[in-house]
Amino acid sequence: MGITLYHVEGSRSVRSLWLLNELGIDFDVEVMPFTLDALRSEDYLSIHPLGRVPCLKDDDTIIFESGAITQYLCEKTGSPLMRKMGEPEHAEWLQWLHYAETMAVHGASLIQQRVFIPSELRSDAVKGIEERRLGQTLSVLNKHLADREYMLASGFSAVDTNVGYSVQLAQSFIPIEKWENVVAYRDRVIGRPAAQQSFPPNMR
Ligand SMILES: N[C@@H](CCC(=O)N[C@@H](CS)C(=O)NCC(=O)O)C(=O)O
Repeated sequence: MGITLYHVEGSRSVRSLWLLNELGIDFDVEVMPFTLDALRSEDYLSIHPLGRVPCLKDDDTIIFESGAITQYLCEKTGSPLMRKMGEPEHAEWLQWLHYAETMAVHGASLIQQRVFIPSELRSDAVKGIEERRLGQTLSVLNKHLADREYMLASGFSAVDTNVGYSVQLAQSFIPIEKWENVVAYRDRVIGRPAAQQSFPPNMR
């Protein structure tokens, strides 16, 4: 019993692993290969009906969706990495938590174009649109980060585990150097010991 994270290296479940490491609580990790055999096994589908990661089991509670897991873990532990309802940065905390997923869906689409779709069916048009839309999400971040070190002006929060992952994913698809505040942010958050523990070596 206790907390178990279902995890695939380098996937969105890095967000949950990173947060668990930041929180310093006890948990187990079930590392799975990124294969349909593993993710669509009868056993795993009984835990996550789409066979995706992350998924978190906390005794009898099962929760999927990385943003929901972030909020769940913060609420469960009463962590100061959350900004609760009634606190000044609550709306911002929620907004950027979910913005992280807006960023990641472009990465997911680009992975389809690069890896999973047979080469004769890949589309330069789709690739171009997704790269441009991903770039727009980074421009917004760059502007937001002009006067702060983390997504919230008050300092590091759980939102940075979600957005930080998305920035790290983005840079494997498009060059990010022109967004200087994003690059500095990336270095700052990915350099944290809990992040280094959570990303595979080729994504650190
Ligand atoms: N919105 C979901 C997305 C989950 C998701 O699609 N995860 C990917 C890995 S990054 C996955 O499990 N893909 C396997 C598949 O689509 O079969 C979340 O944030 O947890």
